[in-house]
Amino acid sequence: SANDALTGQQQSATYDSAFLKACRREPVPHTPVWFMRQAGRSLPEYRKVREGIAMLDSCMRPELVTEITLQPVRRHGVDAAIYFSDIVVPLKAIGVDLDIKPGIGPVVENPIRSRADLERLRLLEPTDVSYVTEAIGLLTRELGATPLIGFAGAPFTLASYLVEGGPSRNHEHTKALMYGDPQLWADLLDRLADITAAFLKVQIEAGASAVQLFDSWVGALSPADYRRAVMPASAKVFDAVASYGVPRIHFGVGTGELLGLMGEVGADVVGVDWRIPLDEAARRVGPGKALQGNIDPAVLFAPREAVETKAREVLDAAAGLPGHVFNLGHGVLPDTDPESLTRLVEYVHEQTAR
Ligand code: 1CP
Repeated sequence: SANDALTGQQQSATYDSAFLKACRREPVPHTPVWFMRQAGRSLPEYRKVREGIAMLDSCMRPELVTEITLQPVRRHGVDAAIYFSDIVVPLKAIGVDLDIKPGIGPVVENPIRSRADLERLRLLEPTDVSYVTEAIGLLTRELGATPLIGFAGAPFTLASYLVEGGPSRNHEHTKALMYGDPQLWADLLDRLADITAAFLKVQIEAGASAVQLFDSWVGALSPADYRRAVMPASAKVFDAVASYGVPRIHFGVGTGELLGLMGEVGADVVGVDWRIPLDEAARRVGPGKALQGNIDPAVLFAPREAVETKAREVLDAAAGLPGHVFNLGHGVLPDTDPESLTRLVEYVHEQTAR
């Protein structure tokens, strides 16, 4: 694997990074920080290199992926890089007829609504995404001791795009399938779990030192529905990559009422949005997990003092936790002033230096 090309020295420096220590709930020199969607439209250097290149095309160009992934590390001094891609990339790679439309997001030409539609979703082979293996090889060489986070969409969130045919506020077609044909739904989620697990394995084998499962839209479900209709598939994904020993992060939005169950799915780190303070989130998640989060991304639009007050609140709520990775409660908003992000990284590092 690409990992073999790294020196033992680099591997152990990465292993000992603040980010991976926090994920393992070990003592840290400072609270590590990274931002979901840290690479993207908030950065002028991103807009420049992406000019004239469609989103999905950019994900298939290893040199460009490497450059974009490194941009926020260089600019903000964050403690981890996240692989530049999108949750629909593995679906595109197995031949799903989809595109990422500017200003909209992923759009699927023929949504999945029937058993015949499901049969079109084949399993993912590593050779379907050789550009991912290549990019991660380049990246781990450039990153030095900075860990690289691989990621994938969770079965529910992927199913939502596939069944709706695009972004959705109410997930009505998705829920119609979930309630109306529980067996087809279970088979769809199980297939997506296999695809997702295969995609995460490719990234770990290429050199990613942690993985995050994005279940962004799962907060649309009640705990009972989550337990019955979603948890088994997400648990299958975490289980499939457990033996690698790399930290597994699990994130969703609006999951306050689901945190107890998310604590049982199999992740090592649970990501939390800004609607619930981290000390309360820790009580709900239960022992044995690190937490990630959770400043409201919209707070970054306020003056510096207000951002720092909010960051202080997050740090205070996390003070008693064995492991805390500082992050936003959801992705960086495209119009965020990048200076504000850089200052936030500095603030958290300064305030938590031990
Ligand atoms: O042309 C562009 O710049 C398109 C905008 C864009 C970008 C920069 C999209 C379309 N995806 C991405 C990159 C991306 N997507 C990353 C980059 C790595 C980083 O964090 O720096 C990541 C992690 C994702 C993951 C992703 N895509 C999620 C999960 C994270 C989250 O924000 O909840 C989701 C839900 C998507 C779908 C998606 N892709 C793009 C958009 C605009 C959306 C959301 C659409 C919607 O509202 O449903």
